[in-house]
Amino acid sequence: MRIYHTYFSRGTLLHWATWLFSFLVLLSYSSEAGKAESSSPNVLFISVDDLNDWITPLGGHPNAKTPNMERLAAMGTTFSNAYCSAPACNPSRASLMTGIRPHRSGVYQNNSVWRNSPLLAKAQTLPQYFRSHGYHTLGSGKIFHSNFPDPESWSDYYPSKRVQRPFPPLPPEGTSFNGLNLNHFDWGELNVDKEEFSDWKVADFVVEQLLKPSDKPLFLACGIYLPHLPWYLPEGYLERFPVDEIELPSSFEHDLNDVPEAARKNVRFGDHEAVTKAGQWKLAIQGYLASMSFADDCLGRVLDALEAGPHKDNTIIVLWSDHGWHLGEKFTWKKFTLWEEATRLPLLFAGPGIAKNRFCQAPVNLIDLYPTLVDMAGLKKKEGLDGTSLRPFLENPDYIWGRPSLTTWGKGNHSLRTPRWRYTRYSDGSEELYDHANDPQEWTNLAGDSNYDSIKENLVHWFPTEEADVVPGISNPPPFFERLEEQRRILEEEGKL
Ligand SMILES: [Ca+2]
Ligand SMILES: [Ca+2]
Repeated sequence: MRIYHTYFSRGTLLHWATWLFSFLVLLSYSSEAGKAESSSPNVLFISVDDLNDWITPLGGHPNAKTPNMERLAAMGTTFSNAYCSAPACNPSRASLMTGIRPHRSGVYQNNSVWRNSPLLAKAQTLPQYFRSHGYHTLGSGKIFHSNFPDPESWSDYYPSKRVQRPFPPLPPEGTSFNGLNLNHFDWGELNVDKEEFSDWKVADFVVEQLLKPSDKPLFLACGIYLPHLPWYLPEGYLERFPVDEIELPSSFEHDLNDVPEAARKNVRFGDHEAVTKAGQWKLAIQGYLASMSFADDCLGRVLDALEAGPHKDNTIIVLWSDHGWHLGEKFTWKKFTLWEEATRLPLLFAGPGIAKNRFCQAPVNLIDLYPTLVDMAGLKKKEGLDGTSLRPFLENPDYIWGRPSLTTWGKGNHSLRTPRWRYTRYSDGSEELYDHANDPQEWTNLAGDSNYDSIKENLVHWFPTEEADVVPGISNPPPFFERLEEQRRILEEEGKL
């Protein structure tokens, strides 16, 4: 039959085959919608917990030794004025990982179960967003706050999606090195090989991933825990920082006379009194510097593996700390304040398209990380995020923007940082204003001086006007070592110990 013949002539067969092929290709493209392209860059997402601005690329502390931070700074762009959205692990990390600020989510403190926030219950975290775009999302170590990991964010996690950190070596139960009886505020060297420490094992896992090819682009997280307390270290680290050479931070006896009561409430006078009365201020600084040094060694191993492996030229690196850390400045220790020491942090980027060996002075915030990484990886823009992509700064570190960096500590307490000023307002209306051009230590509160009213007036509209209610938290979070025991139990239950 003629029609039969027409349909199956060689030419029309070829025509139909071509059509069918095109249809299948289109079909496969549409089913691949939202998947990564083979050229999509990997993301190496490195967090160093409680790392303040003492690292050498930021001018640091005179005794600090962080050669691998310098190496990373030379590879890319360092933000000299990067700040947290909240000066504590959980609110800082929950906002960074979801792109939603504390005053919108209601996650202001360490004890808030962040997935219980109405806004964050179904939020797609940064790794989840990458996962939904075809990335393999994996990692090891502390990325979310230890109490509230997020198993749905990851394709794979070491040692477990429920316990982010390999179990650490500890001194015998009930003992401490410093004798200060301050729970996990302790430091010292253990007679344990460095390979047994959790950060070393975290680096092992990350190194292994970086040395092998992957058929999908990677979102690879490396959550280094030190210099978070306790500062337990392998032998040899403390002696890198001889105590008699250590410089104390500068302090001013009457510094707190001009700060409002709301600011004074954040000060941990007890920690400072315990450390100084026992004559251990320099020893504590030695412990912190040595812990930074161990973290820096782990970073060096990760950078070595990246350079030696197949992902060298197609990986965006970001290194961030979740907030700063006081070591006796303003008579306090740890984080939990709206001053410079607790809010400023290292933020370094490197990789394809990122300016090398450059410093950017613009005031930026960890809230900007989510949109930045989405942008740099070439993924579709995610709507509803509070931050702004830092891409213009990564391409041109001299780029300028007019926005301040906002840090929130508890409902109603906010601090704005511009290149020159810090303006803080507490929920009771009390204020602080510091001029960093003349007072980098924030010793002189200018908020009550009418000569500076115009500075405040120009900034006041950046304070949030609507604030979410506090997300309920665990009312009595167990002490540090009890939480560790809970993690040990989970790891044993999963056969991971
Ligand atoms: Ca922290
Ligand atoms: Ca003062």
